[in-house]
Amino acid sequence: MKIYGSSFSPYARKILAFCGEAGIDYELQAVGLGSDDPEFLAASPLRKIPAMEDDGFTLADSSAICHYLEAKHDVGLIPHDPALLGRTVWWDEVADTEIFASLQPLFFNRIVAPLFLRQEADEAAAARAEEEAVPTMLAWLETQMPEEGDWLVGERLTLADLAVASPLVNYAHCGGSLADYPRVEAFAARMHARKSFAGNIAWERGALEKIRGG
Ligand SMILES: N[C@@H](CCC(=O)N[C@@H](CS)C(=O)NCC(=O)O)C(=O)O
Repeated sequence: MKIYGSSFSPYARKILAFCGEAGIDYELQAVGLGSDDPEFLAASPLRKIPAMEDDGFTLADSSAICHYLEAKHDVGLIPHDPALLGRTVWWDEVADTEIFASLQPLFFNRIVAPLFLRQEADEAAAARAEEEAVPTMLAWLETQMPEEGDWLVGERLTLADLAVASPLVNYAHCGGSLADYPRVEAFAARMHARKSFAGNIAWERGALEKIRGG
């Protein structure tokens, strides 16, 4: 199976973590924003990262891909129980919309624009997010976090945990602190230490160091 994208994308990172936890082999085809790689475009009609090709079947959207992989491999990362399933889908949606949106001006303007796209960043937008949207989102997330060691949904790791942990990596890449949100901090530390995240995070840190140093 091929995954088109970059692990810097929270959406792609979520799929890579899902595959890592499920033991599903994948080949990451490096694709950046605005790519016109024909294979990627065939798999992603809206040109968004990530997309997938599996035995000739193509699919875009991180949530669609995770549901496809769960249905194909029955890996137990998306529960069957109606209430647990509903809650898992809800968390995935919250991560993809609310959490992503609050962090995006920060990540885009502090990392993507200046370092990857070599274009002028909107520092005012980054600062605004850092002062308003991000603390508001993190304060809310703090109220929703499980007890130390518990999962967001049910009694085991699910897509919910992977989806929420993924954008928090980008916050860490921006130097963001979680010290005021101890439950979120503990959750992020626990999730990001898992093998399914740790390898990609280490690679991303190395890549950022290289770009910043070069
Ligand atoms: N709902 C999609 C969102 C994908 C998405 O917005 N990806 C960003 C990169 S992190 C992208 O490709 N943006 C380019 C664009 O919107 O044109 C998913 O879950 O995969």
